Amino acid sequence: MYTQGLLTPSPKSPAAVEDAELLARFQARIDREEKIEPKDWMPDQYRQTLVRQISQHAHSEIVGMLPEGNWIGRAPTLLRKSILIAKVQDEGGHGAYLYSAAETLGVSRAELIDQLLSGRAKYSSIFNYPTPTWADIGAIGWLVDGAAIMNQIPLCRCSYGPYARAMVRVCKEESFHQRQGYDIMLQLARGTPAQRQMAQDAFNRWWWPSLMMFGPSDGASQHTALSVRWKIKRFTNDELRQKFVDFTVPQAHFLGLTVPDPLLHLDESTGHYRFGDIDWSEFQAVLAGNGPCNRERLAARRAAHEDGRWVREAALAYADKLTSRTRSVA
Ligand code: BYC
Repeated sequence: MYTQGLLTPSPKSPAAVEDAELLARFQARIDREEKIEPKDWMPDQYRQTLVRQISQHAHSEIVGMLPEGNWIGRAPTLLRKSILIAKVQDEGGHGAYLYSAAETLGVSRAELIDQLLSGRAKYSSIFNYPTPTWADIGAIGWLVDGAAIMNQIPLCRCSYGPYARAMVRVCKEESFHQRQGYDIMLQLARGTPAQRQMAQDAFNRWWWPSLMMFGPSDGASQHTALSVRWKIKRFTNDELRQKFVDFTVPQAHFLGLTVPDPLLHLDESTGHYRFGDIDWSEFQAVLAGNGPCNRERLAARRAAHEDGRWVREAALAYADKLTSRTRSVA
């Protein structure tokens, strides 16, 4: 492929020499911490990596509205309901910024949505798990948004300008989301024995899938090396996962919850919590479309897309009307 050619330029062809020079200049800009902007020259593989990651991220935000949206009508108080509505709406907004950031790379939103609805695109594994109790909403906010912050704060320094800038606002909102989740867990943990049990059960359900959110271990991660070189990713998957564990375990202890991992222990010599093996077969099954809710999630997105068809058609008809009016005046 073109860019792979760039990465190992053949000295024979003049085009390859020119490409190698472009690539060297591009890497030098990255190394100087300059932001790459949409109209700047970039290797094809840099563009493709960003389209892949940003669109998967956008899809995750949109699909991520479903497990929590499921609880809007059943939130225990009016205050919790209004907070949850705001949170789910924020996630929709994050999806919209991210689709816009992906569009700056020359791909259309319609094409990306088609990839999601046809099942060709990936979105975060975490959103293929069910939310059977109110405590699951607390666990999502605390753990899933907590993991998201850990992963996304470094993305505010991503080398691609539009993605980095979108992440600044997303991260501010995610930290509010994380706090609201922790607050739900705190209230349940201080509640009746049944409420404490509900919190523990939800924690048991979400702990391991949250660790999987960070992606395959570094040895198995196909994209990390290049993404780190291009400063799209600032940390590897395992580095972020470890930071998350170190940050979250003391929060679990404060709640009085037990981390569902018999091998978890503090390594005094490094100050890091060591944890047991992740079940990667479960992760692979979810990625292959066989998680507990994959089919349900895609079916819900397809139905929402169909339900919204008349809105898109009306908006387009209105835009056409405005354009033809402007033309007839001119
Ligand atoms: N789930 O080489 P790797 C949110 C895929 S939204 C599914 O390590 P990379 C929130 C990966 O795509 C959270 N697939 O890849 C929303 C690749 O597949 P392809 C979403 C995964 O890109 C609502 C393959 O496995 N966050 O927080 O270097 C409510 C090999 O992986 C997953 C983002 O999207 C996974 N967990 O690293 C609440 C953040 N992990 O494309 C919260 C931006 C890996 O080769 N994304 N794969 O077919 C990233 O930081 C990186 O893309 C990842 C993966 C760390 C996720």
